[in-house]
Amino acid sequence: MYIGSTDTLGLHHLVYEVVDNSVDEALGGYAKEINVILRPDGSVSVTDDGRGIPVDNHPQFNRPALEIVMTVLHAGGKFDHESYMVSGGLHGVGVSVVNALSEWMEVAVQRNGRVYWQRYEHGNVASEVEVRGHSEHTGTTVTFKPDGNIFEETEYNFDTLSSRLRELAFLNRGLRITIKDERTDKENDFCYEGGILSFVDYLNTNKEALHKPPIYFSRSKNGTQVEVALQYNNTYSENIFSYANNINTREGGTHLMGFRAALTKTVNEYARNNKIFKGEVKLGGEDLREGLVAVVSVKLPDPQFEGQTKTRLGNSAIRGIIESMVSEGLAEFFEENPIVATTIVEKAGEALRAREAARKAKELTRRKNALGSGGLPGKLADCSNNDPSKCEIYIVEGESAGGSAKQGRNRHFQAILPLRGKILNVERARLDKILKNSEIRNMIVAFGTGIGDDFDIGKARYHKVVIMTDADVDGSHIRTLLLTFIYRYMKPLIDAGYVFIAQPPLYQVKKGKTVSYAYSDDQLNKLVKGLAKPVIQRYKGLGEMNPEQLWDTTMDPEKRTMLKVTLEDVVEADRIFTILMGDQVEPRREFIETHAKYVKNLDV
Ligand code: 0RA
Repeated sequence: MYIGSTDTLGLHHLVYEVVDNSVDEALGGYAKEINVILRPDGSVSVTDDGRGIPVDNHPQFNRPALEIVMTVLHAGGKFDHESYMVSGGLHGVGVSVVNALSEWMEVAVQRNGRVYWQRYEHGNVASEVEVRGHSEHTGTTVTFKPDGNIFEETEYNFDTLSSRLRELAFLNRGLRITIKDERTDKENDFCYEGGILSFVDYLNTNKEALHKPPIYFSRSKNGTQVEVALQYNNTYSENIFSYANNINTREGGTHLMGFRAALTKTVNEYARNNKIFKGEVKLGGEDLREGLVAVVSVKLPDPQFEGQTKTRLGNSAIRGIIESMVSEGLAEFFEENPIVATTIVEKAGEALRAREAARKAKELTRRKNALGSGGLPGKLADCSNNDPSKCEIYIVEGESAGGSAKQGRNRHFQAILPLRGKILNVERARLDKILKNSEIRNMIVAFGTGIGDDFDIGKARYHKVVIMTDADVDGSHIRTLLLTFIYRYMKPLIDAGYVFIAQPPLYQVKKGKTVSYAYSDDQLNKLVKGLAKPVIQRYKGLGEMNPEQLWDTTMDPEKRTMLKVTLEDVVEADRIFTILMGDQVEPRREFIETHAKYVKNLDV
């Protein structure tokens, strides 16, 4: 049985699993609204206005169908095969698994003019199905309380759930999904008549679109449906979100390959047929990605999910099907909207010229590197171990902290790369300019992975990339610049779980000869409690620590704590990086004003 995990991710997947059943009912055209309520006792209710789960006798089990759906593995789906059996987190294992992982679950079904009700505990029937009143409506309400003996974490995060529910509302045009948090009275109401077109609008908020509205089309053929919305903006990065049966296919797959091939082919055809370029110009796939925001959503029977996180669509026949449907949809759009088509061709042409320049810059990087010892940057103090899985690289702010780190480290497995000053903001620069920045070049060469399209995780020289910056404004700015770079150009490094943030202490507390460290204000208060006259030193920067202290507090694997950088919510991550690093000032000011009160440990 695949349940994902018993951490907070798994906990949230319980809700997604129950919601997915209701979404299925909506996909069939039977439900219009789904309501999620977080209760103060830790339980969650999911209600839909679909047909209601059947309650009549299930001949095979001689029990009410409702009871079978709720307690028997894989019985949750529709009894026919018309629907898509879509599912998120738990991969369609059904509501019975959520039931088994719940301290208790209750279901109320409105159907046949009545309200039916049943209760379960730890997945087992706790009461017979009973009639509890009358109703003129139909629908299903499932309420469950996750089992605290199974889940390490039992507290739901409103924003995490909201984010996924918003995504589901975008992906299922016209479906209303609401969430209410009775613990805090926060609520959200998501309903998008524009579907994924509204999604692209949302993704491009705070960016400057090159054409309005987004391009949108949908096609369906032999039970496979594709919906595409796309819009170019004036940034240099690409953002394609692909979905198969409402699941975010983070690792891509055949539908994405089909989409990319169709985009490149169709734009080239349009440019050629309309003689937009002088002479023979062939736009490459990467030229069409610059500034592209797209949502590609396919719905297909029997999706095969592959890859490390089971988020790559594997169905091989889909590639060609999607390619031909997207080509057709795009070509038709271009014929009807020549101004938009020309804008896109010209943007891609510009990218092609920049790519040529970048290629030259890259070659320069290669040649220059060949001069150093082993091709590695001179500033890098490498480690001696050759096994990447054992090796770490610390990216350290400033030469002086870099010096301390070089002396304090364990040189067998810890490499140090000091950064001089600020690195380039990659959000506002094109690849050719990015590659001219020596701090960035040093990182690329040291990591060994290459960048962007050439990125190869298999070539990573370290399986831990640790960002170590001061706990002040400059430090957090540099950290954000580094994370923006890694997020935009080396995302697989994050997906692999290779990126960390070092946690240097904020205070040193001395009492006589005993020295201890505090990593938060909370810890400091606990530490000094009961001490007569402690001497407290506030660390302003890493440079204030000597090599030994830096090792003891921040670098020693036996004692240090590090934060692992994870990407739970790609949509939100993109939004925040755009706000923090993009070219629009107003949203950044708003963001900082709203969030400033949450910023601790920042020494302004
Ligand atoms: C089996 C058959 C039918 C509907 C459902 C299941 C159903 C399941 C869930 C789970 C959450 N909400 C739901 N709504 C419906 C079809 C029943 C019919 O033919 O009327």
